[in-house]
This record gives sequence, structure tokens and C-alpha cells, in this order.
Amino acid sequence: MHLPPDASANRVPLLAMFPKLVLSARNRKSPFFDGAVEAGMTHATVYNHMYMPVSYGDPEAEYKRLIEGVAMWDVGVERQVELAGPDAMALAAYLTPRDLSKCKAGQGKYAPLCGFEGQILNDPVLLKLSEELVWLSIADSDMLYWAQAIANMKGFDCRVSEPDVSPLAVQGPLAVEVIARLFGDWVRDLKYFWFQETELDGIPLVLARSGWSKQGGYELYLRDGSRGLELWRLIAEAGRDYGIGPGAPNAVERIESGLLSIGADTDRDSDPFECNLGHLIALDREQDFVGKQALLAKREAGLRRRLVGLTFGGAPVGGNEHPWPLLRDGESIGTARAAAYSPRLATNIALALVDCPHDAPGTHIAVDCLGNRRTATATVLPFIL
Ligand code: THG
Repeated sequence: MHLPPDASANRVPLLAMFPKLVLSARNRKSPFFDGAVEAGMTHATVYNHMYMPVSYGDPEAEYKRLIEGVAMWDVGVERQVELAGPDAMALAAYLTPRDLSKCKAGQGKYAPLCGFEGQILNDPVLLKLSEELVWLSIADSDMLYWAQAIANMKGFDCRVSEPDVSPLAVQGPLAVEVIARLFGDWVRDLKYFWFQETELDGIPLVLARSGWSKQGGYELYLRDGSRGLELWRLIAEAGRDYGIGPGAPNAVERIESGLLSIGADTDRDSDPFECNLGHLIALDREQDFVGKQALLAKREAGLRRRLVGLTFGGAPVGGNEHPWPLLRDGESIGTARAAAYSPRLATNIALALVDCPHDAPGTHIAVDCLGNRRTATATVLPFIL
């Protein structure tokens, strides 16, 4: 887990020099905000018009906790778009290209949402609470307005709103121990992406086996925003014997694992095929859904670019503030969207949108990291299974 000597200097330098961002009423705080401040939050970003902690000042310790122990994350920014009414599932099925016909109550599904041009708008986790109640746990874009507009214009009998629900993630190989201590051994049998409505000291929750890492874990969907600090402290207390500490959706681990970050890895006209989500797009479904015609045409036309992995040497990179240009024989062939130094692979890695046919594994590609050229090699994703 040791980084080369110049790594720490490279990790958050630009953020440290940047002018301060100001908090204001236009962006909301999560119910866990005070808990995160109490735990020593040092860096935050804005996501779904809310503040999301991204670091507590020690990125190496935060990574290590996620890979070897257990971490708790304020992911209250993952807002829910609630579909409530007799047509809740019909609306959900019209919003996503994924086939939901076998989705049971109590089950979650990763369900990308596309626009009419077949472009990805968001990639929520869908939770089917009942036949008449669905949550779309969204990534960073305004799907509430989108779902309201579609529901109204198509006449679905369904109310679309944002409920008072905020997820807190507990991630890492020891997450199961912390959650079992709090809720009992039944949580060990909860299947990946399934969930259960429950409570903790009277705090209403949905407990799901999910989360934006490949290290295993749970998400607690808090259903009463006034009790965020109380829940945060209960988790911290129960996790103490397991060395729990604060963390955040981890930029390094998620690149290693190839988990998609909409808006970072994609641009406005990215489609699910180029993002390696083609297996989730059920084009042979009988029902119509938003983007179906465009996606059929895209499938016919074939890929124009693809999200691939890149590995490259040189000094460890501390992340990128904007996409880095990619070149081959002096010609632009795409962008590296998200870059990091991987301690487990002991090399720099990136997720990159690369024009075909330069996406073939083994292709050598020049990456322009802030004017500093490195030679990268294209690889298949994920970097680490
Ligand atoms: N949890 C909750 N809401 C969320 C996220 C989350 N909303 C926004 C964001 N994350 C959505 N993005 C993803 C991206 C990938 C996965 C989950 C959410 C994921 N993918 C698995 C994979 O790629 O291996 C499984 C996908 C599948 O079913 O095929 O887990 O984290 N509440």
C-alpha cells in the first residue's frame, strides 16, 4: 500500500491551491453533513445540487480502509426519484431500456436511463419497494424533472416526487460485520442488490446490499432526514471494534473496478454501448421505452468509440480536473476521463473514451497530462475483478 515518495505531493495539489468554494442555500446539505464535519471532512464536491464529502484529509488511509477494513460514506447526494401509484412499474419500464419484467419487490436493479437520442442521462439503482412504489437512486443529473415530464405527457397514473430519503454507505470487507452487529445475522443472507425495510432505534431505514465499490457492503437509506447525525454516530460506534472510519466514493478503487461515473466518464452524447452497458439494454423487448429507436439504430451502426482502460508509467498522478487529450500519430483519438495512481497495480490507470479502432487492447496511446506526455497502453476493463 506504499506510494512512491513523490506521490503525496501529487495527490490533491490543485485542490489545495484553488480558491475556496462557498456554501450557500442554493446547494443543500445532506442529513449526514454535520456527522461528516465532526469526522473531519476536508474536501467536498457538488453533486445533485448538494455537498458530497470526498476526503477526510488522508486519501491513502481512506483507500486502505475500503480495501482491507470498513468505511462509512455520506452519499445522501444520491437522491431518490419516487414513482408512486398504479403505473409506477410501467413508468419505470418506459424510462429504462433494461428489462424489469422479472424484478421482484425487495430487489434492486442497476437501470441506466436514456434520452430520445439514445444518450445516457443517468445510471440509477432502481429499488422496487412494491408494485406501486419505486425509487430511482440517481447519479448526478436532474431526473426528477425528466420523470415528471415523461409521466405527465404519457399519462401514467403515477406521482413523481423526491422523498425524504438519504443513503449512507458502509463499504469494505468488514462492512458485513458492522451491519450484522447492528441488525442481526439475517443481513449476511441478503443477496447483492436486494433490500429490506427495517429500523434502528426507531430510525426508519431501507437496508440494501449494494454500494459504489467492489469491496462489498451495504447502503442504509435513511427515511427521516432529521435523524442523520444520530444514525451516523450509531454506525461509527458499532464499527469502532472493526476500525471503521469515514470515507467517500473512492476515485481510485472505482477506476480499478471499472464502476461508471456519469458525467465524468461520459459526455452529453455517450451511449450505453460505448460505456460497456450494452448487456443491460433489452432492445428485443416488446414494450416501447425512451430511446428505443435511437438505440436500435446505434446497435445497427456499430461502435464509434469505447470506454477502455489505460495504464501508464511516470510519476503517480493525483487525479485529473478535466479530461486529458489522447493522441496517436499526432491525431486526437479521444480523452482520458478519470485517472489515478493504483496502489494495488503499482501503476497509473485511467478510464478513457477512445475512438475505434484505437480502442483495441494493447494499442499504444499518448496521454497529454497537463502538457506532460506519457505513453499508455489500452486494456480491457475492469483493471481488478
Ligand atoms: N448506490 C445508490 N445510488 C447510486 C449509486 C450507488 N446512485 C448513483 C450511482 N451510484 C449509480 N451508479 C452505479 C454504477 C455502478 C453500479 C451501481 C451504481 C454497480 N454496478 C455493478 C457493476 O458494474 O459491476 C453491477 C451492475 C449490474 O447489475 O450489472 O454496482 O452506488 N444507492
